[in-house]
Amino acid sequence: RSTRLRDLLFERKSEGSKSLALLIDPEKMDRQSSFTELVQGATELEIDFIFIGGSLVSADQLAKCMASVNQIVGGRVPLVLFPGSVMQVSDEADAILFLSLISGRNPEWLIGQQVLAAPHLSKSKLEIIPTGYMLVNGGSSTSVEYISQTIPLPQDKPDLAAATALAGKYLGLSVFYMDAGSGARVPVSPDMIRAVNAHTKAPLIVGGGICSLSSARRAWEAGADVLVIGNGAEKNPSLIAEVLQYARWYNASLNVN
Ligand code: 1GP
Repeated sequence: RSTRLRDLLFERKSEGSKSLALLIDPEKMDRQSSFTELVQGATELEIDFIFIGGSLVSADQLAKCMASVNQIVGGRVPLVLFPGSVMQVSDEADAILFLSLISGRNPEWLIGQQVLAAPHLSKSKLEIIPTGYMLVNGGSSTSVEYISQTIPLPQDKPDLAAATALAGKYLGLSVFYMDAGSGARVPVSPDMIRAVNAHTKAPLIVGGGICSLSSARRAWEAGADVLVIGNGAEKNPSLIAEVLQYARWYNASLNVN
């Protein structure tokens, strides 16, 4: 089984370079007039990753979305599943973030859905990326919080975030994802990111409520490796270009020094 994307994430982490992912929620696809332009635009800009997933997505919706996205992207950008449930597994993607909601205490999202997905995954060619998923309080209640019936990590408790990531590291998880939830009022704070980053060398994905270049820069500067933008790109179509331009400039400056 390939470990291509996982290796790429580790390589970029060790270089200190920054990456960006556009999040597509298949559930919103039909309502979103700009869907094609958004995916096309991000592909032409050679965004690093496209993540696909959401809280309420059915298998049918995912299949439909994968067909459209694949047609637009044509293999130019890695497609990574970010599944909200066992229904969101598709062999049409390149990889899957095999998430365990380690900030919560609901066994269904810690291991239950994963057991249901495992037999299918063992037969698929999807790259499986073991990911410790940490929900952080983003100032408003989110779909993930409601669906998973878990309490997010408080924003002002970096020690709790660090302890959670450490436990995930000792369990062998290879990547961490700190998420304030889709459309969060407040993104994950720099203190929370710094605390997790100080305790693990694993690539750190951060998302939820990032809707400006300044919030993206704050997260990257605190130690995030991959930022995920969904709602922000839907509201402001030039945001992806702006944030990517900054990342390219930043990454190029690493090579110069
Ligand atoms: C949500 O991290 C993602 O799970 C992205 O959130 O839609 O708020 O950018 P936004």
